[in-house]
Amino acid sequence: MNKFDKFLQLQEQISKKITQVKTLEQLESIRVSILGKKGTITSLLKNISAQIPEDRKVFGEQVNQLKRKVTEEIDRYKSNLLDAEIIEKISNNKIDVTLPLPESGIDIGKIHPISQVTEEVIEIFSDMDFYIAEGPDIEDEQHNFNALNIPDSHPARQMVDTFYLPKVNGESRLLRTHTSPVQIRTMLTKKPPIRIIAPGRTYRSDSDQTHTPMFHQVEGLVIDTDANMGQLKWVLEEFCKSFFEVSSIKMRLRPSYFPFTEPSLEVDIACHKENNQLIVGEGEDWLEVLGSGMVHPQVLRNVNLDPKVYKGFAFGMGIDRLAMLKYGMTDLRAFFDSDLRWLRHYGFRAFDIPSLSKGLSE
Ligand code: 2NL
Repeated sequence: MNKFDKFLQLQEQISKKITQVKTLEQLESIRVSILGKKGTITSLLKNISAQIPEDRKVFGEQVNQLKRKVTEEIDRYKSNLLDAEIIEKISNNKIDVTLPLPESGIDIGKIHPISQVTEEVIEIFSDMDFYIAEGPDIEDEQHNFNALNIPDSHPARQMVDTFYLPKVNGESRLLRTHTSPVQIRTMLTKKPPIRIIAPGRTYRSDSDQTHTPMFHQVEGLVIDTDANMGQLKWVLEEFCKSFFEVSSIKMRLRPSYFPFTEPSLEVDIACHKENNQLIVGEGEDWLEVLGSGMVHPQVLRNVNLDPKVYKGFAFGMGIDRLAMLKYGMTDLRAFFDSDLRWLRHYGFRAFDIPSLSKGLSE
């Protein structure tokens, strides 16, 4: 055996050790045992001077070559191990986006019944080609009362009902008591035909089991040259059937009075109780669900529409009351208590979006 063959042998031994390594830590400890201060190759380098003079040059070259090869091999192996580690991390972290969310995740947050019912109402009227209109919560007397033919002397204007705010530049400010000012603003800015609904927050100084100072309404308005009571009746009937998810419904139109409609009518739907549960659509009892009528000619004049050319019908209902009727809640005040137990019980799952084809309240 050539006296330098031992370098070849050593290199083979080291290579074998390296290929058996499984982790970066193991590789590092092998590197230290070979190339560290007291490592095999480091000791060989220190040994050069101990060689007989004619061997020193070749010995030195051989050790350095060995060192270079071993260093290269360790580096290569290290980068392989790093790659493998990353691949392993990625494969353990795989997310299958097609899987349903875990129960715990999807049920942490719930949709409030008012949001759900608002979405349901919007879905139904969108399907009938109504558009959503919005307006400010803080209104003035002109849009909230005067334009709607509600005179100064009207009881609805009394301080006890309306939340008045401090005047700004001498002008009145109040929290809107209904969403009608949104329709007034729409009629002032858009040309007929108009077909809108205005859902939103409304405010009245009132509080008991079925009244809260802040509540929700949705009003609808249609203005066209031939808008009539027949269309109004059809729209309301279709709405009630869709909302209460029944194929037929017994309705009663009762004469009523609102300052902004003439004639005015209130709509009741038939109902009865079965095992203490309210069944809507048939029965001997009546439920009041909404108010409506033909837009008063004075209201049309107030927004610069000629009552000889244009007719309109309008309707309004309480979203909170609709929610209570449909989902069987008895106390409106609980809607706004932010009690998580109540929300978990009555809330809706975030992905159960109301849709007419799949059912509104899945
Ligand atoms: C109810 C009754 C109603 C209207 C609202 C309306 C709006 C304009 C003109 C005419 Cl701009 N009418 N809105 C009409 C009839 C009834 O609401 O019971 N709401 C909870």
